Order: sequence, then C-alpha cells, then structure tokens
Amino acid sequence: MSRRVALITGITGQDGSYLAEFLLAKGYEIHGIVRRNSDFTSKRIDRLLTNPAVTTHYGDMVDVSSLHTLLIRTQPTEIYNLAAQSHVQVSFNVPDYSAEVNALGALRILSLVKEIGLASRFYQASTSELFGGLPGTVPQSEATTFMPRSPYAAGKLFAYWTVRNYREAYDMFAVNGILFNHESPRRGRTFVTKKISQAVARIARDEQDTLVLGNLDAERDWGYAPEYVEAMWLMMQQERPEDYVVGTGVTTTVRRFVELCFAEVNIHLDWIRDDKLEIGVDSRSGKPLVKTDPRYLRPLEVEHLQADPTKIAQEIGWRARTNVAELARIMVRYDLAYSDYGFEDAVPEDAISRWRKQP
Ligand code: NAP
Ligand code: G4F
Repeated sequence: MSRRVALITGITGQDGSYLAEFLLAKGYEIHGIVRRNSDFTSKRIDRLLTNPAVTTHYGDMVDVSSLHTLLIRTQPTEIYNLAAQSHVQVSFNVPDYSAEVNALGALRILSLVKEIGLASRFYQASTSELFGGLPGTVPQSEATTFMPRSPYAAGKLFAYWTVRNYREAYDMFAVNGILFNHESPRRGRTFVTKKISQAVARIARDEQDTLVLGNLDAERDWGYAPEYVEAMWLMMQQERPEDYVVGTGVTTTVRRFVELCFAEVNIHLDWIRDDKLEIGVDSRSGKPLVKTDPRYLRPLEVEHLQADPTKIAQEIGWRARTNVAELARIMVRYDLAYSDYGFEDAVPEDAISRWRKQP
C-alpha cells in the first residue's frame, strides 16, 4: 500500500481531534502541529498520543521556520490546514493576529509545499462565514457571492483565493472545504452551541442560575462534526481538486437551539421581550433561565446561513446524517453525564436520567 502520511494543523481543536481519529482508523501515519501555550491543550487528543502512528510537534502558523522544518521532516502526502483563530467575535478584538493565522498561515504552507517540491495534497478549512451578509442569497452554494463580515471571514477569504490561485498557477491538488457550522461535545466552550448545552446541564444540576446570550435570532446550519471530517477526507481522495460546500441544508435560530437543549431536560421556555432585551422563563416555575446581554453582540452579524450541499451529495455522495434536534440531544446528554470538559465516548444512561426533570 502507498505511503499515507497526514500533517494536521490545529490537531488539538474540535475538528483536528475527530480527523486524527478518522485517519488513524484508515491506517494513516499522523503528524499534528501543536502551538505553545501556558498549559496543556491536548485534552481532545490525549488518548491518541500513546499510539505510535501519532506524533505531535511544536509549531505555529505564524512561525515559518517551524512549518518549513515540519514539512521537510514529515513529507506529508496530505496536509489538513485546520489551525485558526476560529472565534468570529474575538477576531474583532485581535484582527491582526486573526489575519496572520487565518490568511497568511495557508499562504505560508502552500508556498513552502511548492518551493520544497512536495507532492502533498492540501485541504483548507474554509467556512460559511465567507458568505456573510449578502441579503437574499440563501441557500448558499459554491456559486454564491462572498461578502465577509468579520476580520475572521476576511482572512479566510484571502486563504480561499490563495488555494484557488495555487491550484491553477502551479497545478497543485489544493481544495477548499466550505464548511457550515458543525458541533459536538468537543466544541470549544465559547461557541454558542456548547455554551448552551453546558449551561442547560448545569442549570438542571442546580449549578448555574441563568444562561446569558447575545443575538437569539441568528440562524445557522448546524451539523455534527464527526461527519464533517469524513467530508474533508473524501474531498482529498477525488481525482480532481474541487471546492465543496458542506452542510445539512437546514437552518435553525439560536433561540430554537436553546429550546431544543432545554427540552432535553424537560424544561420548556416562554419568551418575554423587555425593551431590547429578552428573557426565557421556565413555563412551569416562572424562573428566568435565559437572558440576553449586548456584551455578546458583534460589531457586524451574519444573520442567516443555510447550505446548499447538492454538489458534494451528487459528486461525492456525502450527506449530513444528524439533524439539529439529534445534535442538541447528543450535546446535552454528554454535558449531563460529564460536568468536566472531558472526551469520553460513552454516555451512561443513569447519569442522564438522574438530571432530567420530571415532565
Ligand atoms: P478550534 O476547535 O478552535 O481549533 C482550532 C485549532 O487551531 C486548535 O488546535 C488551535 O490550537 C489551533 N491554532 C490556533 N492558532 C494557532 C496557531 N497560531 N498556530 C497553530 N495552531 C493554532 O476550531 P474547529 O472548530 O476545530 O475548526 C477547525 C477549522 O475549521 C478552523 O480553521 C475553523 O476556522 C474552520 N471552520 C470551523 C467550522 C466549525 O463550525 N467548527 C466551520 C467552518 C470552518 P489550541 O488548541 O492551542 O488553541
Ligand atoms: O457559535 P458561534 O460563535 O459561531 P459562528 O460565529 O457562526 O462561527 C463558527 O462557525 C463558522 C462557520 O460558519 C466557523 F467558520 C467559525 O470558525 C466558528 O466555528 O456563533 C453562532 C451564532 C452567531 O450568530 C452569534 O452572534 O450565535 C450567536 N450568539 C448568540 N449568543 C452567540 C452568543 N455566539 C457566541 N459565541 N456566544 C454567545 O453568547
């Protein structure tokens, strides 16, 4: 069998950890780039680190020499560029850094691959945030016009076009996966779905009083992350390099995701609007459980994302299998069972039923 060596940037993140597991099962040798932090960040991949097929290396997307060294030493057949300053709201606070990592990071790797003369295939973690705010353009496909609305998305737009330019100019196998939001129990706690599912579990356990959120009306096309890493890999196995939109095709408001999560613990909400703020109260006890706070509003918002995943379904046969209600269930059940941010596979039934309120 031919050599299968994957280099994953962002291996410690949600997608990186699922992708590493997926590729390991396919027999790949895996190298992951880990940046230096003030504490360990490898929790999502700790259980993989004893596997001799997995090696992690210190490196950073802003450090060209580390990328150069790792490319030469590992000689990857496939590179998955998942590293990013991936939080949209935070990108307004650290715009230069977001551009360094999200835009120039991709350019650095592509340029090194070309100059070193590697035959590596390259996957770029592009995003539905590219579509941004063009009114009336839903659902969004590969042909939809981009209009980024954050430093995060503007940086990703640069990377998107860099991939296309390198592909055409130098005949490289480089692809953009334009992925819509995908979530899981491993999602970072500052993203809205995990913030909600964890708060719901904590409220059910009487460890937290309220969940404070920003824009409840934003709509996202939320899928289940383990399915999305398979789409990344499939794109890299095609004969020709092509860009693909990856999503469920169904969009849901943040408000509805909150309701779905609370329903998992048998709590139903009534919404009360008070001037610009909104409160979600427990319909039985009248207790306020959800509040909005302008602190979580963004300088610019992307209001409506909904994928048109026709191309990937028709050409590759990939389809999302988990709907948003199932996703909310998976996430809340996990958070009910594990109060820590752990990465266990199985969720014991008794740990869930203990915390579900009687209907
Ligand atoms: P994530 O959980 O935030 O993971 C980001 C990863 O990038 C982490 O491993 C992080 O390391 C690493 N990283 C950040 N800055 C770095 C730097 N300067 N050098 C090296 N590594 C760095 O993100 P995710 O949800 O897995 O998403 C993976 C990729 O897909 C990202 O590029 C994201 O923008 C993109 N994307 C995500 C979604 C989604 O819904 N999840 C949708 C579309 C596109 P630390 O562990 O040290 O922080
Ligand atoms: O969970 P979010 O922070 O994800 P967002 O901004 O859609 O970005 C994620 O998905 C992108 C793909 O479309 C990725 F490229 C990106 O890397 C990241 O993974 O916010 C989702 C929505 C937003 O409209 C936000 O305004 O939820 C709204 N929201 C409401 N209250 C909140 C909150 N978001 C966060 N993070 N925290 C809140 O309290």
